[in-house]
Amino acid sequence: MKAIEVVENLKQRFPGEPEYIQAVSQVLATIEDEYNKYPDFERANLIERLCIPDRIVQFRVTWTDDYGRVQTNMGYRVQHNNAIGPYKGGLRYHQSVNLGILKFLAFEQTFKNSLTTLPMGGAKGGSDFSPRGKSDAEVMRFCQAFMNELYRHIGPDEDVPAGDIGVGGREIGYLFGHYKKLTHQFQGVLTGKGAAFGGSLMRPEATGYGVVYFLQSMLQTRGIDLKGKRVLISGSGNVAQYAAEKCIQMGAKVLTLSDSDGYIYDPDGISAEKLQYVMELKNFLRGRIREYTSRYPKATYHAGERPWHEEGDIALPCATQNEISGEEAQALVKGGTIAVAEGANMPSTPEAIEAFQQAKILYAPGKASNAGGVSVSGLEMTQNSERLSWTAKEVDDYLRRIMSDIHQNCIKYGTEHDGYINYVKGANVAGFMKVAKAMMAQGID
Ligand code: NDP
Ligand code: 2IT
Repeated sequence: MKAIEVVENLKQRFPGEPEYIQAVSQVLATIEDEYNKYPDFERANLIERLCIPDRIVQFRVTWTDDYGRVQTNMGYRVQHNNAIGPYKGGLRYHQSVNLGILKFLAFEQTFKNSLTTLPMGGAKGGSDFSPRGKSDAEVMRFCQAFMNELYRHIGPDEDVPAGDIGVGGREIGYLFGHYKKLTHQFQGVLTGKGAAFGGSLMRPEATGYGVVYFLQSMLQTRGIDLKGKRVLISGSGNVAQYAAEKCIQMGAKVLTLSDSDGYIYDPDGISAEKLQYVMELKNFLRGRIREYTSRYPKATYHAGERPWHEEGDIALPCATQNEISGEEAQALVKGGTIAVAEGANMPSTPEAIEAFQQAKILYAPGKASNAGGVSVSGLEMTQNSERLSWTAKEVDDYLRRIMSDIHQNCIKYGTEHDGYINYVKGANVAGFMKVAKAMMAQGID
């Protein structure tokens, strides 16, 4: 296989899906050498079969807003690959959602889920519906309308959705309630549920905490301690909040948080108490991050900007895809950043990754460092199957073990001749091999 030829072919067949092409190019370029060791893979046209989703469901979602107006949105589910387990992955509600973005996310999810060591295939779904500025009642009606279509395609052994941008505990609750109403079944069909109805303890924390556990393993390879380090975080949603919480617990100084309108910089660091305020502001009042500066006037707000020109030892991008440009990555490196661990999916542009790797700083791609969220989703599925709930400590211990195993796998497949750990290659090769072998064993189908 020549990675470049496969990518060219996909570009022709799927024009207008740049994020999907970006994700595929990235993976194929790093697995090429490994793949070429197995002539059987080529005969089975494994690469194309692994890049193109098994199935895509698209539907119209019709709902009524608080003013009685009938609204429509698009709904999607991309079931990418179920070679190693039922389809699994989040739902995103954001005005930017389109099929190309969900295809990139489902593709990435397949490799990430393979890395977790748990039996989960890859999927992603969502809608161009924006929950921003909508009432609870509107969000509920939207979720119910979305589930009216989605319920035919999901199930505990078929496809298990969860949250992502714009879909958190509130939305999962409404989606689960309506699934139950439609099917008369109480099943482990969504993860991220409330703890009272089958949700796993630690699922809200899992992605952010997992990022920091992974970061700690990376730092350990260079004998560096997280304590006292200055951390730049983007986003202020689920992943950013719990990444910040764990950094604070570990004695690091979190300097920034952001949303799509701008970022805040707190020179004193965001303390546990200040973070509690952010959680209240974002999760219940559904406010904007700029309001932080009214409460804590020493902090500054930078409208329309991202935090990557600030000086920090560590950067944790936790907002969205392509949120670090090549120029911003250069600025981070120049500013003394020693490690970047991605909480978001594909937040670094190809130019940014190049800059980090050229500078030989520690850099982990999301499919490795943010895999803690879907891992605990997998553990939620296990608990639902057992009809048991584990303690927070049991789940957290398991999460730490998984993140450490993923890190080990990255070292195994990603260590280069000079000892530099190429986490991108490590994660892609490790994730790919398991899915590839499962597909080969299951025949051409
Ligand atoms: P949330 O909806 O809770 O928070 C998203 C945050 O990112 C908000 O602060 C939001 O700001 C900001 N954001 C969203 N879109 C943009 C944009 N286009 N430009 C700038 N900022 C933006 O989502 P999550 O925290 O769950 O997800 C964040 C990232 O982490 C995503 O990439 C997601 O795919 C990834 N991820 C999530 C996991 C999970 O378990 N939730 C697991 C693994 C990865 P605003 O309020 O202005 O929209
Ligand atoms: O990108 C991701 O891994 C998620 N949004 C979590 C998926 C899940 O099934 O928990």
